[in-house]
Amino acid sequence: MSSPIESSWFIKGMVKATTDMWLKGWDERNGGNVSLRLQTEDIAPFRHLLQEDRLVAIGETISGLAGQSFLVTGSGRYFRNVQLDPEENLGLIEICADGESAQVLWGLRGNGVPTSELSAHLKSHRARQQVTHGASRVIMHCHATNLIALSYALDLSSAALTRALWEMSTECLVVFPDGVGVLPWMVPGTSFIGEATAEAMLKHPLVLWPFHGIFGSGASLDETFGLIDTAEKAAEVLVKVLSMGGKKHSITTQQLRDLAARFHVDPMAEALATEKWIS
Ligand code: 2HA
Ligand code: ZN
Repeated sequence: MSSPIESSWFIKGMVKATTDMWLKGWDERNGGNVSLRLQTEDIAPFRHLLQEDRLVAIGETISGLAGQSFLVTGSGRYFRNVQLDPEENLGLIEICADGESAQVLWGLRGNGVPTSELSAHLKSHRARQQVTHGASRVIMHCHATNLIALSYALDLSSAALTRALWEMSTECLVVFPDGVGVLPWMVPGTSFIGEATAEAMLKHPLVLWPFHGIFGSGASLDETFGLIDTAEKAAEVLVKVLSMGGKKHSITTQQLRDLAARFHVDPMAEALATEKWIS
């Protein structure tokens, strides 16, 4: 029998996000992971259903998040199964005072542990909370097909990738004026890639892991899904344009400036200055 906590907005929201991501083709097998920061008032109505089940090691010491609670996807679990059994595939954890372990309060049934990318998630949460003055609540990682494909064809610089995506759909500059950070290829699931991701997140709400996938952040599951969806849609357009032989014309720098003025955003200067983003 399912727990009444499954009727909460946060479990329902996570089920919808992971199901939509699976249906988008972004999360094959156990690909992808999501974490949502919960506030005391989110959890309060369900306190009686939670218990200090067991401790899980974070694998390193992450300061500054003690006492924060996160709903996370489980390591090795499949997004396509979240809707069938949220309690097995998701977990509600609280970061312990020492920053080295987390208390499992609900879910991850069957001795499950949080996502293998917990380091990148927690450090990115810390970075985005800092730059958004506490508004940011979601970190989302997936294997968005066209963004991965582009990482083989474009220069791996944040300015080039951002500019390319801005030109592929008029809404992009407005949706992600701070652009997309780009890391070098790194081994996933390590504290090193976690550190590098979080550092890029100090400047950008989106971070590309070349030949692997994308990380997005936002104030809600909807906003973060929408951010990745917008970037991935532009990437799909670019894949089609390149497949048709390349662009003949595009949105100009002046037009990007006009967009920024109309929608009151301050676009990433290096991307605005980069007119040649493909060799
Ligand atoms: O396991 O996507 O990066 C899920 C992943 C790892
Ligand atoms: Zn991945």
